[in-house]
Amino acid sequence: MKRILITGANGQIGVELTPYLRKIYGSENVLATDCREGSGIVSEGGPFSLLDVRDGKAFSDLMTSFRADALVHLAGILSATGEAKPQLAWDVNGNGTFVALECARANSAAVFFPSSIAAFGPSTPRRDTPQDTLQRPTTIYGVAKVTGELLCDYYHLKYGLDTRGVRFPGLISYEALPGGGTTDYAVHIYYEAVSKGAYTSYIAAGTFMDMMYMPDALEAVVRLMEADPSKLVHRNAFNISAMSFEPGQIAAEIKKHIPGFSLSYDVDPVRQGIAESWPDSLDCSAAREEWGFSPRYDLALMTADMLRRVGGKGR
Ligand code: NAD
Ligand code: AKB
Repeated sequence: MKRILITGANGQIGVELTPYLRKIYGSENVLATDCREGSGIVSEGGPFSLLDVRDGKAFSDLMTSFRADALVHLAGILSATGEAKPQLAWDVNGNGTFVALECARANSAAVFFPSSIAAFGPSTPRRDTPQDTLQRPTTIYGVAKVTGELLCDYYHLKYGLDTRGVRFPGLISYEALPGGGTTDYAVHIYYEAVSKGAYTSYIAAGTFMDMMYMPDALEAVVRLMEADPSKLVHRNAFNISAMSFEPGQIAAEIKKHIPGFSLSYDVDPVRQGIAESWPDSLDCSAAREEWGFSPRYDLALMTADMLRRVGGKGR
């Protein structure tokens, strides 16, 4: 990757991945794009253009004029918003990903595509979910993610495009709030622990989901994109995760720092239903073996850092 165009750069991942990539590859070599103006972090640190990924002409023109040789395609609608607006979710996540791959093909650019634990469904083995297994998701978000995974494989097989990608778990971070997902509770809990000493979870006790702290996610993107292609058996849709927990476990960890913290529940049936359709814990051995995936943060380390960072924001 030398000249990178990022879509959806103003989101939870983009606001951290954009400066991370600019530090490695040079600010002038990373063009951030989004369909909306965002915070200064992205637009002031290097080139920024407004781009709706469904606009194929504008997308292709930008790829060409920037001479992009890599595309990091983050633009998307997340799972909970997707269930509220399925047509929009398909348009952006399904059609938008097809447009992105066509623009990459026209410019011979490498592609990073972030799939999700949402690419699995209720019939998928729930624990130690294998890399290659049943994928029958029951959300529009998951349907579009499986489509994106398959399209990335297809563009590699058919056109030799250097497509690569992971299945991210829920990502936890402090620079930007998450954008309408099911795993968002695991971010909000830290903010409310700091501001109120209490949190009401929309996810029920005992519901396990895979999660990862943002620094490990950023590292994983670059490590995979820079990996020796001859070692990649899968290329796309690598299972990655750093931890799996249920709300009570994150609360117990927070209590070690804020002893008076209390957790209550007011379960949202839509997001609970989505969470129950996803795996409890992924098997990440393919990512470890093929490109050295190795996250540093577990629940304890992440909690200590999140509380310190979120607490620091309030001062
Ligand atoms: P986000 O919702 O925070 O950000 C998405 C960004 O896409 C937003 O800034 C939004 O303005 C932009 N966008 C929406 N529609 C667009 C359009 N038509 N054209 C251009 N931009 C558009 O999401 P995120 O958490 O940063 O996730 C980025 C990608 O990673 C998504 O594809 C998401 O599915 C995937 N992912 C995220 C997580 C996570 O936990 N954050 C987990 C798994 C996969
Ligand atoms: C969501 O909850 O929608 C995302 C994801 C796991 O894909 N965080």
